[in-house]
Amino acid sequence: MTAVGQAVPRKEDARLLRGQGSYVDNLTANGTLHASIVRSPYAHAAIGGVDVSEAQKAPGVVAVWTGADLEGAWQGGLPCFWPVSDDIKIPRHLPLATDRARYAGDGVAVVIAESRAAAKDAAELVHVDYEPLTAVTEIGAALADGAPLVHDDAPGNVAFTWELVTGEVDKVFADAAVTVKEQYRQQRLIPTAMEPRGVLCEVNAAGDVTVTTSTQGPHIMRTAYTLVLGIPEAKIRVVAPDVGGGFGSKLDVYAEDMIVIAAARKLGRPVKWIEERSEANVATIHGRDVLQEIELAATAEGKITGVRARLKAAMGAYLQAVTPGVPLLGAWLYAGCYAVEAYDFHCTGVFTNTTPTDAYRGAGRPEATYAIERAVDALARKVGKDPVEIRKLNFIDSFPADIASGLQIDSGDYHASLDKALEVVGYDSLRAEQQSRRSAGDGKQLGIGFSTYVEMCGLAPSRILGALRYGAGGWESLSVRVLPTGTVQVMSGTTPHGQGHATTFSQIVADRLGVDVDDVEFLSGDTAVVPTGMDTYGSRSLPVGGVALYHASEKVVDKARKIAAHQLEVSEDDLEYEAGRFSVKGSPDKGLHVKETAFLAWAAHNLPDGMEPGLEATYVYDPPNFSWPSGCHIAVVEVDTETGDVRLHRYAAVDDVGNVINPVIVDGQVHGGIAQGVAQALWEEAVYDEDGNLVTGSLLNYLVPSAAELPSFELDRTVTPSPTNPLGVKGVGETGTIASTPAVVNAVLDALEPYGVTDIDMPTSPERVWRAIEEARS
Ligand code: MCN
Repeated sequence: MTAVGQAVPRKEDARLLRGQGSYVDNLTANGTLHASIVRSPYAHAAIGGVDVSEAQKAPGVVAVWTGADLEGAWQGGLPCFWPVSDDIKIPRHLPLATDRARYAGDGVAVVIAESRAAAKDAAELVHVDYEPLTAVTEIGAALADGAPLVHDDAPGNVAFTWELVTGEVDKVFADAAVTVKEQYRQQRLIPTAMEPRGVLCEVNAAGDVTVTTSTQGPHIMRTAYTLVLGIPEAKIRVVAPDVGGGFGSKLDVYAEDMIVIAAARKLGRPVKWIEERSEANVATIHGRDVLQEIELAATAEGKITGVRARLKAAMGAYLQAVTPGVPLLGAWLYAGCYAVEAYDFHCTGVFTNTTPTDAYRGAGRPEATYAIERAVDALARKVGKDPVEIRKLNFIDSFPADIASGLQIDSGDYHASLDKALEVVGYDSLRAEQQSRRSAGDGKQLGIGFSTYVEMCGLAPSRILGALRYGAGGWESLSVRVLPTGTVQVMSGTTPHGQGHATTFSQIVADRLGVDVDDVEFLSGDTAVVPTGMDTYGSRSLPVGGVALYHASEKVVDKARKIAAHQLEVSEDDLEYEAGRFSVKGSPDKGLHVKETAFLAWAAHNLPDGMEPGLEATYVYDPPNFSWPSGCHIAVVEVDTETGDVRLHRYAAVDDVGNVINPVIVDGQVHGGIAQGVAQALWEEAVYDEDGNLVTGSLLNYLVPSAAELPSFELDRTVTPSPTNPLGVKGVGETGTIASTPAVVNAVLDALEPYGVTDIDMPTSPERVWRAIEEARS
């Protein structure tokens, strides 16, 4: 039996569930000092003097530094790796602000002390002379004439503009029998990983720097540390120990890492910083915060011919690692899984006095999916069709598909996943129940909402990333080493932070080499152990890293075959290979297992002439295309028309992620993804007041759901293997988040249809729903 495709229990869990995980805060070196950051309470303020004298005298304090004190420690500001256009303004972003604070939470000074409590107490004794300035926190206010500037050298608060136009857009719209034009607001979200960020830096006598940090990207961090701090890359070791979630937010390059490294180097002692939850809400990147306008051109029967999308995307106060690129990750998807002739996408990046935004689960693709899936429902209402009918009329149905926005979708069967999802929920009987509740004037109305999505992940072909001006490649490097006694080490350039790579990657290699899953040791997250990699984001670990692993394993098998042929004194062509064993054709008893060839390769007593000893291989894989998972999600909500309360009643998801390595892990990814997307639809919103204070600064008022708020999800799958990789796999890490938000909001609007409500902002709080009903009634 092959390991791939089996629900192998997660190898990680025995340790993690017993509390034997090792997160940054569990790790303390001898003599560790602790850092606390002094943060601006103002969203926008000129920084006058900073008086550190009182803090310096506080018990346990070792050092207090302002931004000016540390200016010499930085060679450059925090990097933005994605300068998307010629006109982009990338403001200098120092780890500690020196002249102006540009968002509430911007760091202005750091206290280093013998204990965390001492550092925190002393941070309150740093007196900063702020001169408050008017803040702009909303996109509209930032773009208004005469708006205060977040950065003096970014007129109009515009960071960049970017567009993608194909086909005869104006003609298609002029010829259209029907058009719909909708405006949506993607509220700002706070990623809220279970483990907040943390960093520990140790420097040895030779000046070698070891940084243990809660990151998704140890390799990216190593490069970033060099760029910002000027330490040669070879003298930096980055360790990502167990990482308690990230959802994109831990891909970023943060000020605190730089401050902690600079402090450890200056003081010659280990320095550690652990983020508090309320601190995370202002200091770790936010997601979304986009105003969207989408227009569809269609025939009278509802066949979509053209799409226009206009985005105004908040960058926040600075451009973080990939902030400007986030809207681009959705730029190809505003026609969703529908065949259109003409396509026009335009985006403006806007600075605001808020926490910087950046990639948050789905990054650009949830926004695109939301816009097209809601707009398709609006079109269905206009042409008098059912949401199922309109989708079926417009689906792309031949693959590979060259889409209007210019890329090629590898494979899919959108009708199949929609049909299966209808079956899973029992669509006809749901509609019947809805009708009877409507007729009875039931106080709890039923709503059924659809989202048929396709997304592009598996970032990404390096060639395309280059054309988009992304600052790095999209390849991945994986190595396989068979030890003399036959156990296998996998050295992975991607690092898990909850995705179960140790299990799924072991499954892949176990099948290729004919060993047990438990005979595979998975190594990642330490640049001293795995020096090369591009890290984990964009649901790339399997479709890029896993495929690299497949190829590396094949290289190992090829070498093992040569050794086996030599030992067995036959030609390679005379060998058969199955389940890790080479046997001589016609003499099945005569053979050698890969494990045995590993010993022979290690001993090297009798290898073919010229062969290198050892049995290991590395493969660096650059994918030829993105990975295009798709599917159909159906949300069923109950809306209390008296109170506006929305309950998610049922939720069905049929996803096509190509071949599946581990169905339980895939289901887990889908579960988590759906929970996050539903949370955007129903509960979560980062709210700033007019002065730029984050009023949802804690988990008391930023409403992250627990399992209790969610029904049991009804999951199923269709499988169209990707033809672009030998495993036939597509990514799954973000699908649930991408698909679920519009399904839920479409369901809420479906419930409110008898009241004439056709639009509502997210989150669809009881107040918003109640107001929408009242306004429609009046
Ligand atoms: N998998 C599989 N078969 C498939 C597809 C995937 O068995 N056809 C398995 C993979 O082998 C891997 C897991 O599912 O073990 C996810 O794989 P993949 O889709 O390649 O995604 P990544 O591993 O690259 O993870 C990144 C993705 C992203 S971008 C975000 S955001 C996210 C997510 O994963 N953040 C997460 N899932 C998360 N899960 C947890 N627990 N915590 C986060 O922060």
